[in-house]
Amino acid sequence: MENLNYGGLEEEYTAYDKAEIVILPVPYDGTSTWIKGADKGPDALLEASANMELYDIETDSEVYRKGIATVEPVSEASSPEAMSQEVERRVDAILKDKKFPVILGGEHSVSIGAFRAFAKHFDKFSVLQLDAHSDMRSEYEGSTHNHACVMARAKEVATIAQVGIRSSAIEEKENIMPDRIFYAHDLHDAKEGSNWMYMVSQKLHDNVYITIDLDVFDPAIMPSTGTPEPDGLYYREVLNFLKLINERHNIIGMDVVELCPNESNKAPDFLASKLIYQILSMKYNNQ
Ligand SMILES: [Mn+2]
Repeated sequence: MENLNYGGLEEEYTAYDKAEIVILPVPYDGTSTWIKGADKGPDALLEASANMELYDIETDSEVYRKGIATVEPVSEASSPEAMSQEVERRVDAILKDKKFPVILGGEHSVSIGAFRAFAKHFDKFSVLQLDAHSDMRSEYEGSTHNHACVMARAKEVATIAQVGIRSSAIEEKENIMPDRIFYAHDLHDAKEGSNWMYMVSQKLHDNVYITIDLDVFDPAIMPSTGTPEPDGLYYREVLNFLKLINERHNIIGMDVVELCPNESNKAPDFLASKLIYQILSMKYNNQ
């Protein structure tokens, strides 16, 4: 397979040494429980990204000029623990080089290693999760590194906020912090002009790592995910929310996980790719 790079960029913008942004693909799908295929996510996202316009209208900017290097994928897959260690090592190296990491899943367990790498570099930070699922089990199917435990692991190293949640198991209730979870039905019911976005922001430290499970979106626009849940968020809503987060916080890194591509509908792959590009455009337009 040819080497895919995010944005399909010319070589002068993909060299690691000069790039301010680093894309780390983690095509791991070891613990997903229903529809398999998240291991195909990074390649599908990268392939779609080559078809984006590289000029961003809203910010009137071309963020690719900061340099976006797509590095060798993490191939360790012997266990979720070993994969997490390898992700931690790779993200740690990117942070040491003072670059902005974007991790592409793979299933959600790929985020755990990233949280731990950030904890080494930032005394205090928050993990902002956009997801349909609360992922707060202490362990699941014999592993503490299962995708269903991601936010229980985040809580160990950072303050958290959970947004768009609409699916939990009852045993997660003891781990869930009611003042830090923003359920989808509450967001949908919020009156016009109510400021749930500010309420989330108030829970967050200045430094924010964003983990986006694509199933936060409604399956109408994001059917390509392992566990699609009805009643999700829409693109503009998520983008406006992240715009506000970017204005009020320092986004230190991000991941986009759980893309489970479908050969016959590539629109979701493109959505995931463009979402990353628009977040990067917002972030670097501020500087
Ligand atoms: Mn999820």
